[in-house]
Amino acid sequence: MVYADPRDANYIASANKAHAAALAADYTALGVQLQRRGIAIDDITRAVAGFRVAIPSWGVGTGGTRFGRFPGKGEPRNVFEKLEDCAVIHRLTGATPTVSLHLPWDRTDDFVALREHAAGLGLGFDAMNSNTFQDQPGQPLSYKFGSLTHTDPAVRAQAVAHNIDCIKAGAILGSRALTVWIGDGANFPGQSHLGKAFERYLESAATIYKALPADWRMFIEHKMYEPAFYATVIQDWGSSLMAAQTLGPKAFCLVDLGHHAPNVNIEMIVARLIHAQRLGGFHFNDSKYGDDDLDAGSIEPFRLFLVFNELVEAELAKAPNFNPAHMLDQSHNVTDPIESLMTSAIELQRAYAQALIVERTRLAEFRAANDVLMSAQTLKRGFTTDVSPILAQARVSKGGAIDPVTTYRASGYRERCAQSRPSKQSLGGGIV
Ligand code: RM4
Ligand code: MN
Ligand code: MN
Repeated sequence: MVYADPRDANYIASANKAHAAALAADYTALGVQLQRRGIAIDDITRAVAGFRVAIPSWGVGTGGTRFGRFPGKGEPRNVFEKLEDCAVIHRLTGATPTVSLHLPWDRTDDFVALREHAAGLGLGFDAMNSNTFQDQPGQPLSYKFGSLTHTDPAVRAQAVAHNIDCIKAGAILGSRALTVWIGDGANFPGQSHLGKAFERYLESAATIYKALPADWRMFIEHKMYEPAFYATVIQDWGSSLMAAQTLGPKAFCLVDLGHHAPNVNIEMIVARLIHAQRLGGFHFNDSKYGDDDLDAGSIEPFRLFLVFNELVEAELAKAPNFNPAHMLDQSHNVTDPIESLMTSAIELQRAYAQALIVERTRLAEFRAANDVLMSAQTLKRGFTTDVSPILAQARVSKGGAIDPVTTYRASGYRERCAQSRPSKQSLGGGIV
């Protein structure tokens, strides 16, 4: 097999040649269609080209479940190799210039070297993620019964110190946010005092908050359940918002799309957090039942569109304190993670483009006239329009691929990694 570097601009440009004529024709046709709605297609393409989403470092390795993990070929073995894969995703899509790290999974002795390695690949860093939901080798105290909310102040102090370490590492890397998700909670009624556990959380979180540099934000991520199956301390956006409001102006709520009860109206939550000026960002993924790790847009693209509809509303209204971080948080158990992450980044751009082309003046008029059917139809017209030519054109404008997956496969990148990265023996299940 002849290998090519999928990050090489000449390689991408030559791969694009096969698709260029079809794209030009499709883009022109869509432009005419949108023109009839009073929309200039190039404005939408420019906005889509400006869209960015961070890649989770933990997403480029093959994931698993608690039943097992089936490793993929040529998986990255350390954070430096993870960044190599992230660079492939970014070059082909033009949409993912940053990476969100998870410590201690991505721990290295030399964060300066890591920053330079990333810069050489054209990458920067988004929010740092702490991990107090697992014990690490050599760790003095266990998180089995909690971390930031543990009944033992010494365990809480250890968990707080870890979060402060994450801030310090992130400061070297140029990150400007810390995402805190804890699995703390109870598996049995009676196991923990629901009120006091939350109070302990607030106290621990306040110590972390105090360590934030001036230009940093703290993202509080809620999750309804898992690993605590009866009651999780930060289980919903209400707890998250209360915590953010108690901590101070640098604390915001992070919405992971997979962390809600089935059928919950997530776009409503987004609207409320925008109103409260506390929407910090997203972990995008999709889910069908109780999972939180399927590829963004793969199950419920309409819901994703409705979330983006709220974001576009806020953007157009210049909502105060509105600057949400976009991050993916998925686990790829049966696909090549690079392909899933590229596809997911594009699905987010799709939802964004669909939301951008909603005819908002008409929508407002129909709403005001209580024309329910036409309101619904007007909103949905954005969703049912195939905006693929806009997405492809946006990628081309950034040196990306018209057809990222095909271009990636043809490069032989994964096969080459399979040779240069002999797989590590991995036992048991796990999320990474
Ligand atoms: C959790 C949560 C966190 C992520 C871990 C791996 O469910 O989504 O954001 O860091 O998984
Ligand atoms: Mn998450
Ligand atoms: Mn999750």
